[in-house]
Amino acid sequence: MDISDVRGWFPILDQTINGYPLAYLDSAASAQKPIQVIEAIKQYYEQDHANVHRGVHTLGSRATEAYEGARAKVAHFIHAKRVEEVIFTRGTTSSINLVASSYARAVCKEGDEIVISAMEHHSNLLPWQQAAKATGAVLKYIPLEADGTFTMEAVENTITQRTKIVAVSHISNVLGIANPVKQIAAIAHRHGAVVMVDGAQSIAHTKVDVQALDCDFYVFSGHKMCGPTGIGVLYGKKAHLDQMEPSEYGGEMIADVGLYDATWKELPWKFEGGTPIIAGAIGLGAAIDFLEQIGMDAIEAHDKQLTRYAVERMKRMESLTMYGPEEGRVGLVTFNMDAVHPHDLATVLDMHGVAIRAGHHCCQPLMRHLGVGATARASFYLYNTEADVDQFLLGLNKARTYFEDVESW
Ligand code: 7TS
Repeated sequence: MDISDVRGWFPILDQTINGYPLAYLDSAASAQKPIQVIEAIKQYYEQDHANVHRGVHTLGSRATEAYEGARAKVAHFIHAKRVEEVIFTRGTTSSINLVASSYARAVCKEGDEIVISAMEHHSNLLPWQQAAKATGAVLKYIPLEADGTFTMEAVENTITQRTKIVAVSHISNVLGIANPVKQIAAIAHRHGAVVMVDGAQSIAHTKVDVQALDCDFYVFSGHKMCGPTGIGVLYGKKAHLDQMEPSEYGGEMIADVGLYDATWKELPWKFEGGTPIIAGAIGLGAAIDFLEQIGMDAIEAHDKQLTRYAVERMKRMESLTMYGPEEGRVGLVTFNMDAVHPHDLATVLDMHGVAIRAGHHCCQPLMRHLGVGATARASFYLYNTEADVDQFLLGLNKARTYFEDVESW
């Protein structure tokens, strides 16, 4: 499948908004779904639905095969060593909470350290605040440069022998740049700490090899990579997952139940209490098939190229400030227009059929560091074209003229 004509597979993109073709530039918040994913979920509900891991009947077997088949697809996609190292969760936020409550509380003692950065999404920040409070661990921040990034020297200086966990994003949802997580993992391991990588943004744009990165945990959401909402993944090295307590107790996750005690199933099911997210996992499996047919290298090259195309043209516009480093943005650009609130800007762009995000992007500490309350953000994915970017640029120009006129009233 060639990336230049994938757009046709996304039914939602074939519509007009306020009289303009839809230019969807908000995939960093959530990506659109190709027909293959929609059909896979439809087929499951129309023909194969039953609960998993229990029925001996045909539908039960089909559903179980499809659900466990999706797990195998995820394991292959991220190059996990073992399929049972892939736990299905509700999404990135749930996965991080699971690690922060189950792993952190098992290993952190008073005075130990949890290291994160102020670049993190709230979902990779609040769970660690709570874990630190619950265990008496110290929450330490890798200091940021003026542009919001951090250096390896800063990482070296922050991680110590007391550090038990380092949690960082692979690609920032505000700056759009990738952190050197492989090197961070090496430093953490030298100090006896583990590394959890927030892959919510990276999983959609880059090839991820958890063994090559040598990360201990890697988490992501299905909905940012053309899969459904409500499904996500916690990858963890078996040795760590084995050590962790389940976060939910109930049906499905047990081996044997007595009146006062019980034992758990082996991995991965000990973390999947209750009827799991069957349709979500199947949809995620279909999304992986779709992305692999196009190829993650082609997707990354396309997304970077389109971002460069946008940034080069935005640089020529007066009154725009872009945030983050000049180079290395993978699929998004965060910016502000002088004297225009980003929400107003997003509203004017919507009037021209262009969907962007405005706000603090769930990164209030990073916003404060950058000295802004909110920003606008345009994000690009495999189905976007230069025509989408041109429509966006035209919208920006119209917004500038509009607000200049308003100012002179
Ligand atoms: N981590 C990062 C880096 C993210 O970008 C997001 C979502 C999350 C964690 C949380 O993912 P969830 O699927 O559990 O919600 N980021 C965004 C965003 O940038 N705009 O909307 C959601």
